[in-house]
Amino acid sequence: MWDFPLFPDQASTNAPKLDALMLFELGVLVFFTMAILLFVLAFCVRYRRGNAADRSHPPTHSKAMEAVWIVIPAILSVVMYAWSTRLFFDLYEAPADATQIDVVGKQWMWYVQHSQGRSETNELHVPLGRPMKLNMTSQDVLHSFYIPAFRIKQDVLPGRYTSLWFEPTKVGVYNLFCAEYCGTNHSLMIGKVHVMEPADYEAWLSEKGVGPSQAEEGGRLFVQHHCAGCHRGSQTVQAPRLEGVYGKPVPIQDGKDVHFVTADDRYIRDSILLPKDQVVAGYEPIMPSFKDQISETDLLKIIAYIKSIANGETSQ
Ligand code: HEC
Ligand SMILES: [Cu+2]
Repeated sequence: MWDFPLFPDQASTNAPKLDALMLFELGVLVFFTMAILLFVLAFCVRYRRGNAADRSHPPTHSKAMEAVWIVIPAILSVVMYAWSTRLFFDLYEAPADATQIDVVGKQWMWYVQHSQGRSETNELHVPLGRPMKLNMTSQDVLHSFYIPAFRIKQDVLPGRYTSLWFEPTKVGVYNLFCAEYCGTNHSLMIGKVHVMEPADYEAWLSEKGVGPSQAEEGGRLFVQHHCAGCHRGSQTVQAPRLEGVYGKPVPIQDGKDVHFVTADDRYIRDSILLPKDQVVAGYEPIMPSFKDQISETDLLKIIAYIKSIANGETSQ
């Protein structure tokens, strides 16, 4: 519909919604700018020096006019506020059934990890017509993940998980940019998004053979970093079992009190890197910190593993 060269493709469910709001606001802006310009020009001509226009009874005030310039802008700003707030939630609240893909930004590339096991750099393959959620973090500095054709952009921060979601509506190849200046080669931190038919996407996922899934690799790292030694029911060390922890409230010792936090990605990540900050009630703070020992990508794998055993399934 928008075959207008200034516009990037509209390739997600949210793209037309964002463009509609943008065009509405642009329309309001153009309308008032033109109206004011017109009056300026008209008065310049009419009251120019030497013109015999009537200047005898300049009006001092008009209640009707005041009402107009209060009521119209007030209505317009409420409409813009309500519309854009509604849209903001659509853009940033992923549907519950969205499939997660992990993304790590680093100087100067994007690393993408699919839960089925395949990973890629500076490319993102996604299926058509399915809601996808990106769970993103940075290994070094601030980056920003930007796909113009999907109308989505989100800062990617070290030490935190931020997310984006989209549902692709058009098969094709689209641009991916880092939109936050992040050092010398910032301008090369670019990539391609490939929207594929679901069947092609499935084929692509297993193109290089079916390897271990992200969670299975996480399980391997869980043993390799000796997490399993403490967390899989050792006799000598008292550590909580991690089966079923993910997504549940966890009691945290807080001086003499106990408060609850939800075991989400951020909590698991902090538990591994800063175990002394949040000690599970009833346990000694003996867990060593794994800060600077586990990469961001491996942390995401371990989290995927802990998530995978959330429903009571155990592995090994
Ligand atoms: C020396 C034993 C030990 C090792 C090794 C260890 N942990 Fe722990 N872990 C604990 C103990 C004890 C606790 C509970 C006290 C606390 O919160 O610090 C804990 C807490 C946790 C929690 C919070 C659990 C909850 O119920 O909320 C997570 C998640 C966790 N560990 C993950 C890991 C991962 C992943 C590794 C490996 C990278 C690891 N641990 C290695 C002993 C250990
Ligand atoms: Cu960057």
